[in-house]
Formats: sequence, C-alpha cells, structure tokens
Amino acid sequence: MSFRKFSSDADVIAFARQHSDLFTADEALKVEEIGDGNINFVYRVSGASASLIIKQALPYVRIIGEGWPLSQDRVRIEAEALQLEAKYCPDLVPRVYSYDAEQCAIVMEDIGAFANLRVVMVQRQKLPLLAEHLGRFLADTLFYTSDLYLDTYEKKSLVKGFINPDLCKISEELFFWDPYCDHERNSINELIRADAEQLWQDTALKLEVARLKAKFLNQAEALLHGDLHSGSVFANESGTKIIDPEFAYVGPAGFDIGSIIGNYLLNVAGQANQAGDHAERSDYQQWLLAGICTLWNTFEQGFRQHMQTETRDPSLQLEEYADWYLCELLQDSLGYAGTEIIRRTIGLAHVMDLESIEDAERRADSERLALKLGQVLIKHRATINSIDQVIDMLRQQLHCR
Ligand code: SR1
Ligand code: MG
Repeated sequence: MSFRKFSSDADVIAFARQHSDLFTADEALKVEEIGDGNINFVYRVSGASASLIIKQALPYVRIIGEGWPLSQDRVRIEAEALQLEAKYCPDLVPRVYSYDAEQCAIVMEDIGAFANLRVVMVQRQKLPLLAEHLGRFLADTLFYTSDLYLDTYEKKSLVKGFINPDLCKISEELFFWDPYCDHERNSINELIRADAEQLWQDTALKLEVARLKAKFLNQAEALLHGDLHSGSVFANESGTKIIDPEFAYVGPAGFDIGSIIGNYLLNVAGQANQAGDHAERSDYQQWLLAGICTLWNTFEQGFRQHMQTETRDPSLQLEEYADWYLCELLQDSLGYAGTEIIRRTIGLAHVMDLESIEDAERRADSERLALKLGQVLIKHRATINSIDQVIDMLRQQLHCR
C-alpha cells in the first residue's frame, strides 16, 4: 500500500494493532490527536492495559499546509536518531516499537507520565534532575557520534545516513536569516518593531550570526538532535525524555547545547513579566540560571571523562586539546543560544514563555529582554571561558534593567 494519511480513528487503531503487541485482541482502543507541534500529526492510542504513540509525517509542514512541502524522509531520520540515542542513554528517550517507511509513521512508547518542559517552566515547577539529565544526554550523544569516538568509516557513514536537507534548510533560514531582516515570515509584536529594526541594522551582530551559520552549514562534528527546544523535552520529578529528533543531522555540537540553553533563557525573559508574585518569579529565574550552570557542568564533566578514557584517535588525546575544545564549544553554544532566543522572539515560530504574557506592553518588555540576552550572547561569546562568567554576565543583564 502506498502512503496515505490516517483518515479515521479506526485507521490509526488498525495501524497500532498491526505494529505492536501491546494490546489484546478484544481490548477496546481509543485515539486522541495530541500533536501540538508545527510539523506532524501525533496520536495516542490507549486501551485498558497499555498505550502508545503514533507519529505520522505528511509531505508538508502541518501549520503551513501544502504550500511548504517537506521530505517525509524525516521520519526515518527521527526513528534512526531515537534508536541511536537509546544506545547511549536509553532512559532519556522514548522507545521505538516500530517504524513503517511506507506510511511514514513511528510507533513509540507513550511518555504521558512526563509533562512538556515548556509548560513546566511557564508554571515555574522546579524539577531536581532535569539539568543533569540534559547535560548527560548532550555529553553522551555528542561524544559517541563524533570523530573523538567513531573511526573514519563509521563517522562518514553516519554523516551520509543523516543527510537531512529539507529540515536543515528550515533551520538555516529561520535561525540565521529571517530574524535579521524584514522577512515576510517574521511575526513581530508592533511594540518592539523599532527594536527589531535596530537589530536589522547591526552589522557586527549580523557578522557573528553569519559565522555561526557557516559552522551550521559546514561543521560535521557530531550527530545533533537538531531541534532541542523545551517543547522537545518531557520531564517530571524523577525522569526526562527527549523526543522529536526529526531535524537530526551531523552538525556543530554547540547547536544542541545552545538551543536548550536558549530555551532556559527564553523562560528567564518571560518570567520578568509572567503573572504571579514577583519574588517567586525572580527566584525561578535564579533556579533557571543555576540549571544552565548544572547542565553545562554535567555536560563538560561527562564529555571530558569520555575524551580522557575513550578517545580513539591518538592525535586528539592531548589534555590541552580537551581544554581548548571545550572552551570553543562553550562559546559556540552561547552563540547558538543567542540565535535561538532571537528567532523565537521576532521570527516565525514563537514560544509560550513569551506569548502567554497577556498584556502587550509587558510582553514587549520581556521580548526586549530576550533580544538583549540574545545579542549579548552572540556578540560577547568570544570573551567567555567559563560557565561562571556566563552566569555573571546574564545576572548583570537582569540587574541593570
Ligand atoms: C516551520 S517549522 C518551525 C519550527 O518548528 C520546529 O519545531 C522547529 O523548531 C522549527 O524551526
Ligand atoms: Mg518538533
């Protein structure tokens, strides 16, 4: 049978039964469409004894429609990326039960016990293990898919298997071009239009963004998740699941680290004007900054440990090389964090951390703060060589308002 969008609950249920052995033959099943993302359709199929998730990719972007075609190879890429990530951190990703190339669908573990991180952060919940889990995910996935660990043939074959031009093109445009010009896809709060216009004139900023883009285009360093924002993370008090790696490709490691740090900071900016008690919001901002510090420190420790004990190429085993590499990676990560913050503030795809601030003036204040943080990270990243310096710089930006 050739590709067909699931057109009824019965369709989805039949597919779930065919592609898993979780349900008994006489078990009544129900379907909910739970996808709130920009691109795909996601269904939960549940019975009395079990449940699972089916994700189907159509040949176009869901929020735009057929006017924005998109390769369905992204589902293969997502399934293979999840399977590879599971090799190194099985507790941090949903299990893939089955992948059907013809129906462009993945059947996977239901992670309904976990909440979407963006909602968690908007509600100011503090999850004790989150930052460590994210740091470990990044250390393991980025090290074990890089030339530090893989041999030449394994690495080249990884690059080849994850050639993902359609999805890369989205990021190339949405991160590194649209927000830096008056692009028709941008969505800008009228109250900060003048701030956006000023940013479009900032040649020093645009030069740094061009340098970050060039690395995104050329630096085949490690297999990236490729879209590691808060919406791609589900978490609770005891666990974390990282989903949705359809943008995976072999690119600069700092892009993943920076994307998630950028999302912590988008929430920091949002908390300046979210509803609720001022002291509680400031306290949550400090919790987020401490989280960035823990995330980076966990990442750095894990990655350095891997470099010391598992780097295969003798020419990359020098301790001085590890120091240099990790410093450069921190700076790259800060730059990419800045581009994530700016594109989520004045680009196409916005985030609830800012959008849920109802009062337009207050939202504008948070958006200005976000733009400021983004610009400082991009422009000053080369002067930074420790995470403590980053946190000091961010605290200064919050205090001098
Ligand atoms: C048209 S896609 C917009 C955004 O949604 C995805 O989750 C990626 O972040 C992409 O940039
Ligand atoms: Mg997504």
